[in-house]
This record gives sequence, structure tokens and C-alpha cells, in this order.
Amino acid sequence: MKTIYSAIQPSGIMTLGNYIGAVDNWHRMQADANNKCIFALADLHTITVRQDPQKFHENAMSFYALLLALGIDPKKSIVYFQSHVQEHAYLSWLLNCYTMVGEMNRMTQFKDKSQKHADNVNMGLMDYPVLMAADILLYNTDEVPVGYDQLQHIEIARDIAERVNGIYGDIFTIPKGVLTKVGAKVMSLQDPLSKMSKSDPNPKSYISVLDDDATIMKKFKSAVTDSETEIRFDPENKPGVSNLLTILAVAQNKSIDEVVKDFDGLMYGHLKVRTGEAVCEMLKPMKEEYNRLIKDEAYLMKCAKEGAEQAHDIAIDTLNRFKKAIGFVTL
Ligand code: AQP
Repeated sequence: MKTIYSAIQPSGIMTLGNYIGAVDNWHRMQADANNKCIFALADLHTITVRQDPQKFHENAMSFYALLLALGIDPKKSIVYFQSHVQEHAYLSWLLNCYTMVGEMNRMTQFKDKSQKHADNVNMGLMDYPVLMAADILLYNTDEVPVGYDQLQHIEIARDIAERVNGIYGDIFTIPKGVLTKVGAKVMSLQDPLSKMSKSDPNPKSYISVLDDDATIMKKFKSAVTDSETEIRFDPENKPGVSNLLTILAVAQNKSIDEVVKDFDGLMYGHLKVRTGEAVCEMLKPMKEEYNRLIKDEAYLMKCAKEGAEQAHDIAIDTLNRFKKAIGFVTL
């Protein structure tokens, strides 16, 4: 069996980028009987950026319900909150002692977020990749489905694991990052050179998977394209148009070439409207299921508790193995 592990931060409302780049892939991997899947809400990571307590709480519950509504099934996969399994923070401390400050300083996300949150460049923001390495390594993970932006963090998790294994022998499984074939980097609708992000201050730049249809259509109609007229897939020279084609291909479950053919002789306006309509259609069943689940807090908490217990059972074994190898006195 292959162990698949991935996580998402409840730092706002899930975007179409998170869905296409990550969660949709989780769903596909869960369907394979050879995979043992573990999915977490990375709520410890979320507080690296200051959160309003009530909003943070609501977002975390909402994210959990969303994952189930998107087909992540607690009967098939372990689905839990990172903060409910204490081994994450513990292993993160241990791994800190095997990670170099220079390595963390080089991380692209750290540099980006330090600029965006210049008034709060806290240690957690810098340490984000080490906590992520702990998440992944605790579960003897083989593959980590992520969007393109997280590949650098997977690389550092591998480096840390190899360093530890080099000192103590076979402690950790070396994980591999897995990208979705289409949509590993969904771009902002307002600035197609940067990725779509749920904490972008401009809500027109992203589609939240809970946006209503009218809002989705409005956001797609105002998507930034270019001053030409030809519809072709060319991410370098036509990033806005290529981003819309990517989203449409995923929403219609077609290849990009097939989608491009459908627009022979048509204009950018048609592309924007069709992409908006296809996304509304794709998200409709999920929204209905979400509206049902979010009212059933008792069920959500029952699933979260069971998920945390299952996760803990695996995590504690890995943590103890590592502690023993380091030489800690155990009770
Ligand atoms: N635009 C994107 N395209 C494809 N995949 C994406 N992911 C994020 N944005 C895109 C993937 O979604 C997963 C969960 O991401 P995360 O919440 O842990 O953190 P993030 O990568 O920092 O995502 P955001 O939306 O940009 O969050 P904020 O705004 O809070 O920083 C990951 O697998 C990620 O690759």
C-alpha cells in the first residue's frame, strides 16, 4: 500500500486554485484501493499569519465540512485537524534541530509572506516548512499531492529526512511530491502572473468554492486577459487566457487542446462566460452537500475526533522511533 498525505490551511475560504491544484487530486487518489490516504487541516500553519479568533474558528469548521462535501470520505481516508494531534508540534521541534537557518531563509514562500506581512515576520512563518516536514514524515508518507507552489517545501522535507536517516539509519520514509496534470498552478484572475491565493486582499482575484453563481460569473467576466484577440494556450505570452483555458479544461474534464478547438472564431468574452458557467456547474453539487453538512456540527466533530485518533496512532509510533534513536530517556 502507498501512503498519501496532504494538508490545506483554513486561512480563508478554499479557492478554485486549492481545489484544482490539490483537493481534486486527493479525491482521485482516495479512489485507488492501493492508497492509504491521510488529509489534514493545517490549522497550526494558519496562525503564522495573524487570524481573528472567531473567523479562524468558523473557517476551520467550514473547511472541514468542505473537504467532506468535495468527496473526501472519512470512511476511506483519515481526515483530521493538525492541532488535534500533538505529535506534529513535537516532531517539528525535533526536526528544527536538524534544519539550518540558511535553508529556511531561502524558501520562496517565506520571502513572499515576509514581504506581505512585514509587520509580523514571526518565527512560525520561517519555521512553516519544518512543521510541514513533520506533518509529512510522521505518517511514513510515500506521496504528497500538492500544487506547484509547495514543491520547494517537499524538497526541504526530503532533505531533512535524508539528513536524519544519514545520522540514525532508517527513521523516515522519503516522500515524493505529486502534481496534478492540469492546473498545478492556477493563477490570479486579476494578475495572471501570480498564483490564485485565498488570502489575496482583492476578492476579485480568486474564486472561492463557496461563491454564488452570480459572483463567479462577475469575477470571470472581469478576469484580466491581454490586448490581442486570439484564443490559444501560451502561458508565457498569454497568461490570462491560458489560465482561463486551464480552468475550463478541468471544469469540463477535457484536455486543453480539445477546449481550444471549441473556441475557433470566438472572442475572449465567450471564453470568460463559458469558463464561469462550467465552474458554476462543477461546484453546484459540492455546495449543496456543504450546506447540509455545515449544519450538522455533531457529525463533523465525530468525524474529526475519529480522524485525530487514527492519525495519532500512526504519528506516536514514528515520533517514539525517532526519540529513541536520538537517545532520549523514555518512561
Ligand atoms: N493557485 C493555486 N493553484 C494550484 N494549487 C494551489 N494550491 C494553493 N494555491 C494554488 C495548493 O493548495 C494546497 C493547499 O494550500 P495551503 O492552503 O496549504 O497553502 P497555500 O499554498 O499558501 O495556498 P493559498 O491559497 O495561497 O493560501 P494562503 O493565501 O493562506 O497562503 C497546496 O497543495 C497548494 O500547493
